[in-house]
Amino acid sequence: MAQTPQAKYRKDYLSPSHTITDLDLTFDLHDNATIVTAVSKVKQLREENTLVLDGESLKLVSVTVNGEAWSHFKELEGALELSQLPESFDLVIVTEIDPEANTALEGLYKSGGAFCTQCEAEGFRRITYYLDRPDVLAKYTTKVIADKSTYPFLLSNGNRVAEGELEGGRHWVQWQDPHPKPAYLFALVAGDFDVLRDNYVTKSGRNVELEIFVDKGNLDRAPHAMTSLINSMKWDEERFGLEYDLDIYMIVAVDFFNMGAMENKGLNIFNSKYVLANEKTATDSDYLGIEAVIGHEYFHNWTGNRVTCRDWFQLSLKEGLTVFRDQEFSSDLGSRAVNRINNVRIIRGPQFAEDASPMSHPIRPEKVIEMNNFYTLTVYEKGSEVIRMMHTLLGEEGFQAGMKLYFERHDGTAATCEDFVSAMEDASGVDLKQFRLWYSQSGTPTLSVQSQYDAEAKTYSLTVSQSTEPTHEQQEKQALHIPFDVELYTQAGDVIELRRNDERVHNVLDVTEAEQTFVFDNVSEKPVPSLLREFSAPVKLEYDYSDEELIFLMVHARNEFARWDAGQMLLAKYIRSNVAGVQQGREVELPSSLVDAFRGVLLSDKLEPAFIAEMMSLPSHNEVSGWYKQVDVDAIATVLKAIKVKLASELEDEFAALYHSLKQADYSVDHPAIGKRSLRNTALAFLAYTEQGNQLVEKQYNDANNMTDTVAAMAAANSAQLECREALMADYSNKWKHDGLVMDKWFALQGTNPAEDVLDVIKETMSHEAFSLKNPNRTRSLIGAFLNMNPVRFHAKTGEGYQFAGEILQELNSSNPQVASRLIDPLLKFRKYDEQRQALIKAELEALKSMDNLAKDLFEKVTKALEA
Ligand code: B3K
Ligand code: ZN
Repeated sequence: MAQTPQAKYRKDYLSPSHTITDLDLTFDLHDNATIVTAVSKVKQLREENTLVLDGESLKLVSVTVNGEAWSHFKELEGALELSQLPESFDLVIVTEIDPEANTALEGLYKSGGAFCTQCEAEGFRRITYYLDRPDVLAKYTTKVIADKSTYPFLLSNGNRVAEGELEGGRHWVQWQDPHPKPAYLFALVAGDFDVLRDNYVTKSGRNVELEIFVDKGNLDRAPHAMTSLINSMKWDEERFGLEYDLDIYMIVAVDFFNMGAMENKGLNIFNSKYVLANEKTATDSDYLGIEAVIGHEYFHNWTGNRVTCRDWFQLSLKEGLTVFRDQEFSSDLGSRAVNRINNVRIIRGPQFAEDASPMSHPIRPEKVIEMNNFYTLTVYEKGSEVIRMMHTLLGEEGFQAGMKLYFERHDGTAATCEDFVSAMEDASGVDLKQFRLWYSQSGTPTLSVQSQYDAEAKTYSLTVSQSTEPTHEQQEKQALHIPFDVELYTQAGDVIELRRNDERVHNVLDVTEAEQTFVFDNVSEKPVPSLLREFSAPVKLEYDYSDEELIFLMVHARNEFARWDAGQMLLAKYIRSNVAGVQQGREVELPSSLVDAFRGVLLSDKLEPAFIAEMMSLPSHNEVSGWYKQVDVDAIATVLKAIKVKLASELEDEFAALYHSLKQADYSVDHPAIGKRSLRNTALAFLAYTEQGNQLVEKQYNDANNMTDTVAAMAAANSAQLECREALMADYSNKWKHDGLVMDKWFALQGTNPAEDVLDVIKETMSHEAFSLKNPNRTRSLIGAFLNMNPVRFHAKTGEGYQFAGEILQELNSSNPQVASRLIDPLLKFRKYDEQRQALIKAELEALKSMDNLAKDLFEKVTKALEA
């Protein structure tokens, strides 16, 4: 490493010395030598005649100030320092860049045959020297020049204002974006595409042209994205009263992309995974993922673009809020319960794990070395839970009043998380003083609850204590304001009204102290409590439920989430006791009452199929690992598998009956149809462990008329290691080897293959014609799946899994540090494993640390993990 990377601190925020009000860009596009001319109108904000612009990997061609060639500048590491400047001036900077050599996929790069950009968080500085910070908002015009036959489409933000032809077969298009924006929202695309066109008329009558650009030949995979976009535009008007503000909205799908998608103003750039779908190539969860991500990026137009972030420490201001909005969108369009369950699984699994890792940080981080490392589950998903808690505390009406005030105050500006909370507080009158701690305190709080029933006084009390364990970067923890949603039931299943001193008490209790007791009057029998309903706060709940109470709640709780949660708690009890049993050499055992409770779920004619499927899904190995300080990888895997096998054999008839009755002749992608497929394929996943497994799976694969059923069959064959596995996998690869995106499902199954020789298989798979380590989707599918979803083989005691990870990371460190930095996460948690494994993982981290070209992305994580 040239220099030790330096951290930035939130507390050091300094407003910019200058601002740029207008930026006129010209791109003369060539694969290896693109010339960028940036004309800025610069204005001094403080008395300061030196201006430091950000810039990385740029070749500086010229600098002009007010029409004069300028010699008062210094090229520094990552910056250009201009001095002796007047108060306000026109600055022209010409740089040369090499998009083709850009494998980091940040800045301007080539994806397949097209040019595209990714500027968030700090990629614009790889295009030109600029004030690359979100609190500098300028009006952009962009002229793009390129060869006409190779790049017939030249796109940028805003409206197309002019175009023309040039000599030598080149042409140009000029774009103008009327909305001032920070550099991270800039985008440019040049390429040859098929375009799906539609339009949308906003509620105030603005006609918006909608265009989705996909690789040639993929037009039949674009309609679902278009439908999702139109649904998003409509939903945001109806639920949030927010309308689109330009005459055109474009989405471009590219194959090489570091994350899901990017909300550039008027020109979203998407990973093709979140655009392309038809029944032959995409599963139901792909369809739902597309709907959510299209919605998410669209919703950013207000929460992110119209009001942006003052600095990157405020990232959750736009991300937590926008995730909340996309979750609500999916819940309003589909099943609220199923959506909530899946969001909670992410929090309880990987987000809690992040809290417990060396990378723990509050949703508004205090210290950052590489900003790209903070696009995390904590900032996004826990950030969304924090917004959701405010929604719970304020109610929909109060929350919408808060949103309105937030836009009144901050539209067109760069704001902070504090601004958002203040708006919520001021609009609703709800005191959020203590609540603000959620922004600065990291880690997962635990709520321990004890109950007491006094038959004579007819009172029931809940004593709640909260505590948060110290995290890697923050030792001291304070009591948080936790909205704790509870309900009480009679033995007959009736709801007991919550009352205290002759008054109704709201279901959402305000837990604000380290320990607090809530007493309820008029409780005429010992109730069954339903606690932390809807997962009203991102905390771990401890309450000593009996099996009977949990089984009761699985049937009687009024809301579906609480029923699901009771089922999960019941499973958790027996997973824990069996892990302890297996460690002492005992067999895995399940009481018949548990089996019968799940039989009841399967036989219910009142529950939606999609919901039954969720009820029947066991917590993942990763989630269970999070329950322990020291993880016994093998014992957990043994128990989870044994429980699956036991439920499969005990409930075989019920699963088989459902499996056959849920078969649908025709394929459609609507919520009821998706729900039926989901339950049917859940049944298949269990039946795979019975005698009929191989034959059923093979038949489903051969009969499937849609990708959901195809992948479900392969996944079942893979987990249960069925005889048919190889044949199905070979057939699929044969059919789809030309299509990387479709092959990703296959790569992920190779990565999660539980077979003992999986590492050899993976190494061989890396030379599959559809695989390339240069493509982030391929890498995540094969390598990411192995590191994250194949715990037994990845953590093999030989250390070969770790060594393999180390080799891949060393390679990606040079070609694409962002992807490397995502991939490394499981290694950071080495302290959770036994000494032998710890030593092996540590050795890999040490080896990375000693690399002399270690990127700051990996540097930040590796040093944090090792110093703990
Ligand atoms: N805002 C982008 C994420 C950018 C990530 C930069 N490493 C996508 C999103 O959250 O919508
Ligand atoms: Zn986002």
